[in-house]
Amino acid sequence: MLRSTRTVIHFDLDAFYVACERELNPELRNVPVGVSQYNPYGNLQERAPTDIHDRLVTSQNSHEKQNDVNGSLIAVSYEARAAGVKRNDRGLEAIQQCPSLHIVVVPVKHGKASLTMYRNASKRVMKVLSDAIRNECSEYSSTTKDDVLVEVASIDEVYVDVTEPIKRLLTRMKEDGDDDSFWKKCIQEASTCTTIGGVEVLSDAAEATNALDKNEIRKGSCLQVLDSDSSSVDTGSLAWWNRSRDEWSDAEMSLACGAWVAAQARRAVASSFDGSVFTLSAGISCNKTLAKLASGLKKPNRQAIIDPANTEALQTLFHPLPLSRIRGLGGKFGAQIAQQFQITTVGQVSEIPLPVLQSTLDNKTAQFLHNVSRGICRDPVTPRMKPKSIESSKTFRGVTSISSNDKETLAKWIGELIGELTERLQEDLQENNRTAGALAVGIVTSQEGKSVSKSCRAPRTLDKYKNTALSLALQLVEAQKTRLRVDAVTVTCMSVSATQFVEQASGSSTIMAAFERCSNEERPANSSNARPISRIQHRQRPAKPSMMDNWLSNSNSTKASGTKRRSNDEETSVNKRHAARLDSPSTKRAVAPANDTSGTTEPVVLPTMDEIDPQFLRELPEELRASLMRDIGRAHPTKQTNGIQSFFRPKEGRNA
Ligand code: DCP
Ligand code: CA
Repeated sequence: MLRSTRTVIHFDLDAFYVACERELNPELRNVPVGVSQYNPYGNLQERAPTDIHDRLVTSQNSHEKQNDVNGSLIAVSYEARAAGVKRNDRGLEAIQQCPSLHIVVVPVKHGKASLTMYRNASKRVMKVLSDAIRNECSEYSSTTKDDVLVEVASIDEVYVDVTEPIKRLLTRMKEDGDDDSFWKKCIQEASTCTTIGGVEVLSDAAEATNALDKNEIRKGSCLQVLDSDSSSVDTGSLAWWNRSRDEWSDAEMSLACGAWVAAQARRAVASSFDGSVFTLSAGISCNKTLAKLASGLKKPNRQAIIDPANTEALQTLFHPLPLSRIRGLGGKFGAQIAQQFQITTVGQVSEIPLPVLQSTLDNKTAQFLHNVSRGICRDPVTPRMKPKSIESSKTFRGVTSISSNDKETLAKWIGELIGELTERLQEDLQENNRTAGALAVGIVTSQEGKSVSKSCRAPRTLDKYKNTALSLALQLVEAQKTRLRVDAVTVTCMSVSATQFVEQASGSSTIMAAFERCSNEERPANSSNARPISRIQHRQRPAKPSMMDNWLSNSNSTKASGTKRRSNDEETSVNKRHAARLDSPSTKRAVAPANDTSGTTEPVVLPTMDEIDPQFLRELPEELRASLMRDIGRAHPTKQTNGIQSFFRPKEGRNA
């Protein structure tokens, strides 16, 4: 077993959306709560986060609210899990399981779930957490803030590498010689709340939870809940903690100090928010894979160490796990590997000799699998706090699905999605001083059942996003009709996403001015002196991602050691997935959007008139059609000679 000297902590917030709702509405504290996706057949009116009474649908008895209550649950409090309520349950069946359940519907804007309040809460918690760790580390080990590496990996999880401060802490303790007061304090504080994975003395029942697929745990394992209620750690873990000082290796001391840092940080978060609504679970180990596995061991509000040097414990914990519980193997990649080698567990991967893996997979992928099955992961904690892509998507299920012939509805929803996307891009610009380099549109149709997408360079100004997205959607629909040889397809999901962000060199005030000017369709384009964004942003061409690159861009989103099954309504899940794609200042490599099945980012945004189905244009709302055609005219000035004028003429005139 290759030993690493790193100390990595993975934090995962407990029942995160529930915690956000509890912060807003104290009535929800200490009672069973489920956060529900809004029901597309229910009330689609805008609901602001602060409309807490309107969003608490279980307290409303009127008949018309029944549909509201029956949305699917995307977050479930641990009290409700103990009563048997699970993620993805429909509200009405959940109430049958737990009659005292309080169901809160997510905020709604643009005809879809609005996750802004959850994203904002996430930012606040992450700030408290990272500040607390940095302060602890600088106080006890005289390190700077940059010595603590913080990688926000999704809306509610973060990796922290504290290798450097802990190295200094150990040096300091050695220098202190006989004065072991700091070490004692560290052990005392960490031992009361930190389980040692694999050495735990567990009941048979509790042991069974380790083999559960992460989905099962997410659905709510009563064992998990009961276990976490116990006030002290198990006897096996206590024996590990209660050794005399000369029995400790440096690596074990580093893990113990990591656990102490994690405990302080969790305490800081709990005490910083009213009602201690935000609690976290933490995992401490030598790399991201094992730290993530550890944080899922003792949820909620507890922490665990996985000691990589304890090969036996590692194998006991690691080998029986389904492949899907390993970071990076939760999605399609893991399923593909499982099918290819006819295996289901991590232990089975470890039995495949490296040359066999290499003979069927590319070397990078083979090496990754070989290592990960042994608990080895070299993926660094890469400091990053900003999302790598921003996406808005919506599912159209059942009667809400849209025929490709219904151009007006397609255009309406592209408009709503772009409305949300551009709002978020403006906020992002203000916060992070960057603009998107690429815009992608994805659709799923009932005929093909899988997502296809197309991307292009992001338009120069936000007011152009809608037409560009519509044009991309049109191209996707037309391509699919041709491919399937049908007259129409039925759209069941649409997404728009902005990626390949480029930091702006100049001050944000100038850029904001440009954004504001360009996004305000009412104002004439020359009403501001601001420079257009196009002149100040650098375009990047994407590199074609390899299998491993694809894995890396998706791996952060795989929830603590496992697969994340989509909730019935995609948009919140999709957003969570995309919240996980984070931008790294040190890895400026541009990649195609992960959902871009075409794998291309075209420099030309709009099709020529010849490429557009005239019927499509005719059916567009007039205002949109005129605006789209103006853009096409500008994009292809030489190609419009015979086509464009005729489209402005009424149908009869053209035929005459
Ligand atoms: N989420 C979602 N759809 C999913 C998964 C998650 O909308 N399919 C949202 C709701 C969750 C939040 O993301 O509150 C965080 O997801 P987690 O998987 O971490 O689940 P929780 O934080 O709710 O619970 P746990 O305590 O098990 O981490
Ligand atoms: Ca969580």
